[in-house]
Amino acid sequence: MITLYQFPRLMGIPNMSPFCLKVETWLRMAEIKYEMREVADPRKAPKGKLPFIKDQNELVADSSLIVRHLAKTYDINLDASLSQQEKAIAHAFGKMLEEHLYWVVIYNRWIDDNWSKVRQEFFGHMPPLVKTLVPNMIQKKMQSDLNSQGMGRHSKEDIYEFGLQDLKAVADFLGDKPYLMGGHPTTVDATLFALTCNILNVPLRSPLKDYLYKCKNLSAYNQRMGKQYFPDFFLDDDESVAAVGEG
Ligand SMILES: N[C@@H](CCC(=O)N[C@@H](CS)C(=O)NCC(=O)O)C(=O)O
Repeated sequence: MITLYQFPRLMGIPNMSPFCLKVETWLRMAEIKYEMREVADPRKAPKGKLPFIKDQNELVADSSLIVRHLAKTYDINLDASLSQQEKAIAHAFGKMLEEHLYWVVIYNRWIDDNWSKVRQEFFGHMPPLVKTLVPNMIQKKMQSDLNSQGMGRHSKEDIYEFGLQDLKAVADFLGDKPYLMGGHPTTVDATLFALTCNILNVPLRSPLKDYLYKCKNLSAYNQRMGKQYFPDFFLDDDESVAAVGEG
């Protein structure tokens, strides 16, 4: 049995970490059975980040390396129908989402207006002294990560503009296809859904969310993926938190 180590479930979605949600989505797409262990402190992970998995006695960290390991070990190829050129496009979109849009989401949560809500949700349950120290420490680390990556050096307007450009590129390419690369879900859909769900279905405000609400093909895509792979979160009832994602 594979064990997926990831952040605890929070704010009504399967995972607030796009990388954790990517792996859990992929596991469900590949129909691989797994058990989940919640880890609150990523410093305990092999590479200091989540997710990681344990397969037999092997630890594998990093979402892309996990997917590569699982695909190879269990002989699963979700991208068999793609041409070389389509694989290249899917790869480029995946990296844009993980290495660029992701940082806009991080800025939105840890630096911009949502910080007090995130602080309460993530750390509200901690003992009083820890609760006053830890959130500020982690926020400082996030600010430093954002600066090292580069995104954190831009103005708020430019950061959101960068994120909106990414979403528009995905929406334009998706067009009226059910999945990013066509009629069938492929690996890149695990990444795309992880990001759209983390923007649309959390009770946090952002210009990215406003855009997705208006962007009918991408919001329908998010619902389609959610209902297909996380029916436990995406209820048929449109009043469900996951379906509405207030905020
Ligand atoms: N390249 C890694 C990125 C993983 C990652 O950035 N995880 C974040 C959560 S979304 C994390 O654990 N951050 C903790 C930290 O940086 O201290 C992957 O694909 O798994």
